[in-house]
Amino acid sequence: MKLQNYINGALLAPTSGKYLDNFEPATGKVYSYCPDSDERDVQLAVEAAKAAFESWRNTDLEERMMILMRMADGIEKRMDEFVTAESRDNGKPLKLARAVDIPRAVSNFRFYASAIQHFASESHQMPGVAINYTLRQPVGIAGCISPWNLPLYLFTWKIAPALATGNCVVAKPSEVTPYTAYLLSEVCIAAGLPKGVLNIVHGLGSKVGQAIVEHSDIKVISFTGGTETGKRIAATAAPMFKKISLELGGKNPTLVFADCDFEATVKQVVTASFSNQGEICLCGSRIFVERSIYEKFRDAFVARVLQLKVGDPNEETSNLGAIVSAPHQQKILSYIQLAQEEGGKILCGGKEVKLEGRCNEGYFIQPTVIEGLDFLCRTQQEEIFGPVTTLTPFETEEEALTMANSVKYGLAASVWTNDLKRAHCIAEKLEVGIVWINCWLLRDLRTPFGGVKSSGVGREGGWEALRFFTEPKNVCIKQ
Ligand code: TXE
Repeated sequence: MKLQNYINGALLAPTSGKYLDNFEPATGKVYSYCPDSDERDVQLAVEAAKAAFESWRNTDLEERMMILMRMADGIEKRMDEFVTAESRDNGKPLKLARAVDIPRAVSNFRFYASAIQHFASESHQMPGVAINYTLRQPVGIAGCISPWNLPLYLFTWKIAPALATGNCVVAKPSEVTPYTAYLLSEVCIAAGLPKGVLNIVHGLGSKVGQAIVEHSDIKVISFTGGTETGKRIAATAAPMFKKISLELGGKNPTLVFADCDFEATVKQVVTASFSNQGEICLCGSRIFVERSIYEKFRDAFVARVLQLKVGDPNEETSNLGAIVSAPHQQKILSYIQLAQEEGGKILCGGKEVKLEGRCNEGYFIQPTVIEGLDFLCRTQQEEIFGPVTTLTPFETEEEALTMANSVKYGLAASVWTNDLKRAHCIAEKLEVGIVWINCWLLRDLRTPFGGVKSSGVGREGGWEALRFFTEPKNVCIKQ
């Protein structure tokens, strides 16, 4: 199967005529081909977006809402196909794609379709003198670049608010997981999205991504991916004065206090560590446990991790599927090796998994728990982005906070305690953009989403995204 770009309402082959191999991580085999597009395809997409912009920005809000709703319905109608494609492309368990990824993509469109009906701008009165009102106008052409870990989920999280606010979009999914973005282009056509409003250009980050970021007609960039890529994007976009939102990596702390609900905490911290093979920027990859319950927690945690089954993503019993790619699998294994060199003790996991049958050449890794590492060592400081987590005891709240805040990242944290006063205090002091107390990944789409420090700049979600994709203009009228 050769995937195609979606430009100016049509499905097109890349100008180069070349394709990239698209691997199924569970089998290690090529199963489709992703367009190897370049700046010429981006140029076509930008021209299509420019031509569509005046009409789309002036489209009645209700009409815009209806089109986005139809896109949501279109995904929902083909749920099984999307679920299968997402699991096959990324390696995640089918049941996870069915429970989380694809329903969330549907929700993203519905959420922003309805949000735009309620979005309002401010007015500021100067009593007896003047009234100011703020116009919120679409920025123009938005570039949306997304990663491979939650492919359609994150792709639509950017596209939906950009379109809802009247922008036209040039979007690039990860070349590692392009399939559901291709299916989305079919849905757009069926939903009657006017041509040129959304253009999807597949290909490498260094070619297509870079061309999007460099293009002078693309005024706003929303990116989710690695911190190094984010730096590069910022360096290109800043001198061009583009608006940018960067959702980058994380090395999220999980703080477990002795007064937590023990059983529920163990269970949820396992989920927070290993969901999606640990390939979620929000996963808790450093667990700090109050000394008085450290051994008890460690033993219960490891016992639970040992129950997790790594297996064929198609099997309902698999808790962890395949790692997204061979290079990423090697990267994770090299960190496990490093952890041992740094003095870490592997409590469980630590090895590649070799499955029988269909998946015998897939990229699998056991869920891995490591203890005995200094909180400043590389394993505890660098983003691994896989099924690997560390356990470290702490004595006091201050010590827990020092360790939690010691990394360059600042995306998310979770705190497990029944002391409400402490929870509030810690939430205030954690250097992150998102804090979950006694829960993890509980998402309300209205809330601001994003990180601080090397985890990025800007916020998405709710009004934040609608503000990001619009340019405020103040109009002052003298009375
Ligand atoms: O991401 P990249 P990679 C982290 C994780 C992982 C590391 C690298 O630690 O090991 O990042 O992963 C496009 N201009 N996260 O290499 O390269 C690319 O094509 C414009 C965390 O896969 O950042 C893809 O569409 N775009 C993360 C997207 O950027 C460029 C999720 C992300 O790819 C580009 C994924 C360029 N110069 C990885 N170079 C999270 N925060 O959720 C690449 N791209």
